[in-house]
Amino acid sequence: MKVLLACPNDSELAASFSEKGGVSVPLGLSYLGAYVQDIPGIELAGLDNNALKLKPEQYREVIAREAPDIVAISVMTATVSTAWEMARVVKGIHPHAIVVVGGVHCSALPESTLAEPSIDYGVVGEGEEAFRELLIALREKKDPSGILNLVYRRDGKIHVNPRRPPILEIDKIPFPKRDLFDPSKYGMNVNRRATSGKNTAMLTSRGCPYGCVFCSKSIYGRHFNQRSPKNVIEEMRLLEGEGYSEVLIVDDTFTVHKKWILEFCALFSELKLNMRWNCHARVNTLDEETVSAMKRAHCTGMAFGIESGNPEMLKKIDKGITLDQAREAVRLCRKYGISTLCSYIFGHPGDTRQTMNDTLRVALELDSDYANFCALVPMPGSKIFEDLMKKGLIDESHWDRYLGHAKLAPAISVCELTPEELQAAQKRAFWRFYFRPRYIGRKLLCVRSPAALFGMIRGAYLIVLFLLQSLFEKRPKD
Ligand code: B12
Ligand code: SF4
Repeated sequence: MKVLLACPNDSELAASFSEKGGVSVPLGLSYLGAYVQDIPGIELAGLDNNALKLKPEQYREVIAREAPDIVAISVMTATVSTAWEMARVVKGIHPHAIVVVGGVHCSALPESTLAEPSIDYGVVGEGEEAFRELLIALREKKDPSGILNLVYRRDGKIHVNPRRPPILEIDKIPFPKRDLFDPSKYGMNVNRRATSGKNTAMLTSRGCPYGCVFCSKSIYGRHFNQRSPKNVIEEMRLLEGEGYSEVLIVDDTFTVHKKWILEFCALFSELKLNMRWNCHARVNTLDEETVSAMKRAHCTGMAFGIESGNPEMLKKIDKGITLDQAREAVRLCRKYGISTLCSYIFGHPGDTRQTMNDTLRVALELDSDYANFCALVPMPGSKIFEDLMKKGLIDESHWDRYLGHAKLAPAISVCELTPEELQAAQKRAFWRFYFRPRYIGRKLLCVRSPAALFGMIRGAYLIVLFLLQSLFEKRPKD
């Protein structure tokens, strides 16, 4: 039984952005592949169209050649249209092939996912066990309808089965099968905080215990589970042996437990791994002991969600951080030479021009190495989305616009500004942040090696390109 694990391409707009930022290996599909590869009679193949960027008429040929019995597609909200397109292409060539989808979007909106006729099954939540059971049932021609986490159609009705608890012993999950995908196609660059060298993505935990209202939490809710430091280091050593020199830890929040980080960093330093890494962190979880240990263990960058510069707004969105914690975290990173990327959101429910000015002011004050300004997008799986859905304010035909990039006004605004005004505020923030003489001067002073210079030129090129595009579209007013 041939199983094709497939990632749809980003929507055109996201692609124009991610092509420049680099593409990362689809970890979800790589984990699924690793979990099912030992099922007797299963043959696996991978098709990451996000990396290959083939047009439907081109990947049609790949699918025709592979002749899969089952096509497993991973979908997030921004890739709904390309994922459904891929499912239709599969059915057009091989009408008997079974199409299964999973991922954040399917987990948030299982019924509307299965409303797409070319999809046979959906899997909600963590996928490994349900996918394995489904493949075994299909191979043995048994009825899969009792499988927990499964979404299926029966007599014209869509059924969403109850969820199973998340896998607790996550050290037992095999390392992702990255070799399903061509490694030469991947690599993140500077605006994804990678520095140089062969890099890949990695996951050291699953879920996040915090409850920010804008965050999509359809897979784990607030459940949080970590691999052991030893198990993580083992994977890093393996990657090092494969020639990787840098890892992007894509965990929702890497720095949840101080004890865990200290243990991980101690082990990393003891084994003298020749590997750099960066991560998503929270400003309320850091102190000097932690940051200095991370630096000793070759951490090169941290990304923080600051989200708003207004203290009341931070409370309203349940961010659970203070601006003083943000100041301290950025200060510590600067002290230890760890680069910082701070992200901000314009358009929280109740955001006003005043609160958004606070956000820009704080971004300039924190003066992180990089900053990202998004417009709020009510992502399926988030608390904000649920509230809007209950009020009947979500239009499901606009998923392509669920991105939050400054190149496109968001589909909907939940604050006093219109979507176009939010987009203008975003652009203004990028201008104000990146075109400061102080910022440019500091970046130039940091150049100490050819690799750093290359990274900087590449980063500057991306930023300038983005800003010039914005300029020619419409120069935002202050
Ligand atoms: C790394 C990452 C990225 C990377 C690369 C994504 C990639 N190639 O996989 C980059 C930086 C490119 C990216 C971009 C974006 N991202 Co992103 N990203 C993530 C992040 C941090 C980790 C993804 C990951 O690898 N997870 C680990 C794997 C193991 O989990 P998984 O993919 O969910 O897979 C499991 C299950 O879902 C399931 N499963 C998944 N697929 C399938 C398929 C089948 C058939 C089955 C059975 C099961 C199954 O089984 C897997 C194993 O348990 C997640 C947050 C998160 N924790 O997931 C956000 C997240 C996925 N991103 C998000 C968003 C919003 C975006 C952007 C829109 C951001 C922006 N404004 O640009 C863009 C969209 C780009 C696009 N595709 O058009 C949201 C998505 C919300 C939603 N409803 O879709 C998330 C959930 C963050 C959040 N909490 O809000 N992202
Ligand atoms: S935004 Fe970050 S900290 Fe907040 S719930 Fe999502 S992953 Fe956790």
